[in-house]
Amino acid sequence: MPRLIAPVLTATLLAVTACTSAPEEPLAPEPQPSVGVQLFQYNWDSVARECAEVLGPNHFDFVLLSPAQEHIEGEQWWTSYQPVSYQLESKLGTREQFRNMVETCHDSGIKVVADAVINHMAGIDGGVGVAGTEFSHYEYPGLYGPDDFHHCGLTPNDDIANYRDQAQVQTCELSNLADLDTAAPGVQETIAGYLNDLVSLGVDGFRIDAAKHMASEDVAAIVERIDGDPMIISEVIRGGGEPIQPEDYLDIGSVFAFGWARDFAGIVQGGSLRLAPELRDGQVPSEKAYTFVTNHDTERGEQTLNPTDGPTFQLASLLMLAVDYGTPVLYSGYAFSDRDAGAPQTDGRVDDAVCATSDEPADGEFRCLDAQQAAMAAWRAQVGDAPVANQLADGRLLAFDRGALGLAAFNADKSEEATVELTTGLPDGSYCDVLSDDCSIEVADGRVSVTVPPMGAVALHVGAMGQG
Ligand code: LM2
Ligand code: CA
Repeated sequence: MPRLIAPVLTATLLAVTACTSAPEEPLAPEPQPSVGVQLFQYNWDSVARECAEVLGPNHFDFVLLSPAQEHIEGEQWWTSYQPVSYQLESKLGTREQFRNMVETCHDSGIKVVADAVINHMAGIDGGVGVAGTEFSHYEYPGLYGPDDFHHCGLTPNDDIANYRDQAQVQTCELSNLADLDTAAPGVQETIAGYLNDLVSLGVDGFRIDAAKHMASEDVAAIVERIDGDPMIISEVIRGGGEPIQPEDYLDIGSVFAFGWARDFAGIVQGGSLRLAPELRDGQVPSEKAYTFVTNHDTERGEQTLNPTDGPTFQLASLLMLAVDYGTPVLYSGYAFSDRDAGAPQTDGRVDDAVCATSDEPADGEFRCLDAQQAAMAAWRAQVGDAPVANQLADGRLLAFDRGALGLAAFNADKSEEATVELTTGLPDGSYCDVLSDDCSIEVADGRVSVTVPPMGAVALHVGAMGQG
């Protein structure tokens, strides 16, 4: 599908002329950006392009990058997760390109969240990193030597074997990745030096990779050493019966809502959409939860909905943006048939992201944010944190307002469209469905009729009123 991303429709404001009457149409409040997007394996130039062309105009809040530090050589995507040094020279670009990207994103109003791989270094015996650093498994010149690593001695090969054993999870190796002694002040200092270098280039926040594999005190001590007050989002995958839970990391900042993502997948797949806005009990508190439909790891697994799920994935992405739990993070990566396959590279550098133009992209083509996802992110910014109201659930249909600022309706039926008459708090007037650009929707006396396509949605907000 061609990517036609129109600039956000802006409110039609009646000019206040000499007369005394107030404008008849409500003034849409300033958008409150909150939505993020993970741009998996986009190179820095492509992130900058996305900030300027799509994220800024649609009032996104932040972009989540892939790791920026030097890493091992190889064609696979996951070389990014085997650090070799903290130079900002990687397959995704140079330090200079990184700096320019942050500047462009900031100029577009978009914050930059870096992926901080700080639990470990490489998982191979040794070699030369992509910026030329020679290393061995436990020797990284200028940074770390053998004493800076855990050698847990709890399993035959020092690899984590049992996730119910906290000491193993935090001090043994995650698939042979040399596990830093993150309790040691010297190690904390070195890691913080790297994170502060990113902060000095304008980075606004960090995803803490493999946070579960570091004692929460260690993560807290490292975060303490970071300059300023960056956003911190820890990756702590909730696992039943495990001693380490996301709640243990909430004093440090926020967490990714893995439990939510799995439950949400079940709800959307099952078609009982009315359960989605209620999905909050037993989850981390909303203000500390970063929700997602998928990420780069779950995209390669079975526990969440994934881009290959087509319309179901799209419906889930739009619904995630509409509910009032958590801070939503959309996902964009490239198509693959081999789990390990990296984004297309030339001479060790990832090529600029090429957006697929078909629903069935060739391997290596990116599934870029589409017009609906962008418009729904703008919708979310317009409704801000206004609560869900006037909820109506009927079979596979779910509709609700967000305060008196927006309305969204979703239809999980795979073949039938649904027409429904809704009660809404939206001010009377004519509205555009920002997902289809149909501007003929009339709200009158607090009632509105909407027709929702199969596996589709309709979204109205006070920033997109028609001429009526
Ligand atoms: C993460 N979060 O906690 C990342 O989100 C995830 O993508 C990383 O795994 C992992 N933790 C380590 O940062 C990926 C990938 C693995 C890959 C590792 C390291 O999913 O497959 O492991 O990165 O590159 C690969 C090989 C594995 C090998 C390991 C060490 O697949 O077989 O283990 O490298 O050489 C012997
Ligand atoms: Ca560890």
